[in-house]
Amino acid sequence: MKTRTLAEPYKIKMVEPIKMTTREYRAQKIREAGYNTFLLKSEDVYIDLLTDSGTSAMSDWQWSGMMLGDEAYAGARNFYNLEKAVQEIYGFKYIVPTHQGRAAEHITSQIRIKPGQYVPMNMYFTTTREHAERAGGIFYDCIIDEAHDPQNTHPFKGNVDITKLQKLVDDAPAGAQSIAYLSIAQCVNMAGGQPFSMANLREVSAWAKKYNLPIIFDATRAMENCYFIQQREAGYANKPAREILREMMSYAEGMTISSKKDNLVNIGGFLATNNEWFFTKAKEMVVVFEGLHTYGGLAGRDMEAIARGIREMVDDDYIASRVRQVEYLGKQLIDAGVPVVVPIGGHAVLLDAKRFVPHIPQDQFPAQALAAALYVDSGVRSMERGIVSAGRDPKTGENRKPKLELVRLTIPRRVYTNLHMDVVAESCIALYEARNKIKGLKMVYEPEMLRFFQARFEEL
Ligand code: P71
Repeated sequence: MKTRTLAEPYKIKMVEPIKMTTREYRAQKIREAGYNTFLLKSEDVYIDLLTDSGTSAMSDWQWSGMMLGDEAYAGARNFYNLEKAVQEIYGFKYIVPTHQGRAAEHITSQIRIKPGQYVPMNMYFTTTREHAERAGGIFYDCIIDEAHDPQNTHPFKGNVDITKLQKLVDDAPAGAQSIAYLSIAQCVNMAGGQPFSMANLREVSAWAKKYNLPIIFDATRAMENCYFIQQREAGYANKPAREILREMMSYAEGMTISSKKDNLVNIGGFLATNNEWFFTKAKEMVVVFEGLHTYGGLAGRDMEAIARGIREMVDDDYIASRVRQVEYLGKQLIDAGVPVVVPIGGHAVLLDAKRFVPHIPQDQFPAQALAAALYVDSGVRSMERGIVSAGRDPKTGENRKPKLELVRLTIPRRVYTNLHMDVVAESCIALYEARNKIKGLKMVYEPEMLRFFQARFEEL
């Protein structure tokens, strides 16, 4: 039997017109931007799938909350609303707001990592690894091997490989004391938004307890992971996503988050924990880098929007519609034979550049070239997630050559319709048919840190 169509559980009250451009115009704009989609003006973009970060449409309830911002320097009422939302929805007692996710990572890394300690992560994320390394930490990849294979259909490619953790403890000079904490992310961004299972988390938690190692989540996309658990994992089909989230969080000592994703706001982040010592240190540090511990670089109205976004994100109809839209785009590409990362993840569809443009060698930046070509074709902006993003090894200075060479089509929350998704799919399919015309690039300017943001290229 055909399942019934489910439309979005919201309607559109305000629109933001977008400019239409010609192919010639876009060819000129991408050249001027050094073939880097980060350097395009947003006005020159038709459908912006650069990121799902800070690009969500807020609800009327969130916007009305913005009018109730208490812009006091200290102790704003909105901070207490945020604290209450975090306690009720995530289940952590203490919270320190920050201006966005990487600021929470900075504070956490500085407090929790001793120089020379390992920080195992289920695959790297750019800012998380950068802050760990700045604190003297050593990144250690503990994700299952399947995650590095874009064609492997494992339903939980975000899972942690406990044998890798065990090997680290067995081989490290000071055993478990050589590890700062386990940094575990939901719906692993760089793997394509791939979830972990609750069963895996339970095992990881039991293993970590044995060695007295805390888990600190990067909970940026935890809700999307909860949806996948509800859909795919035995025993969770009838559980509300809200309850799944509470169980998930109960295995961790704390979390950092970029509220610009799950929490449905345009700016903000926080760290939350049940560890009073960590909370006290974080409060000491936040005043140096962000602002007083009851605002952490945010306006009162921003904290209100986050508090309300947290309550909205756990709605089962919302989270289903969000992830299904990503799947809707992904399915069209799969059906047309366009090489994408499978299974389709929670926030993005990722083009597999190694198979899309196999004639471009990795040192000619295939994903960067493909992202530029997609923009020229249709005005769709995407993001390189390959050799440019991976950067250089801090020890050897050599380019890191990641197995995954991807272009990310990231879907903002509650922003585009499925007709927009059809336009994106058409453009990717047309590009795939004419893929031989796409040329490699050479890098002509390379920033020292997080180079992908500002690097410039020329066509070969
Ligand atoms: C995304 C972003 C934003 C971004 C960051 C760096 C390079 C390119 C784009 C941000 C995340 C994230 C995870 C899992 C922490 C942050 C930092 N993602 N963890 O995917 O995905 O949060 O941007 O609020 O500082 O486009 P922040």
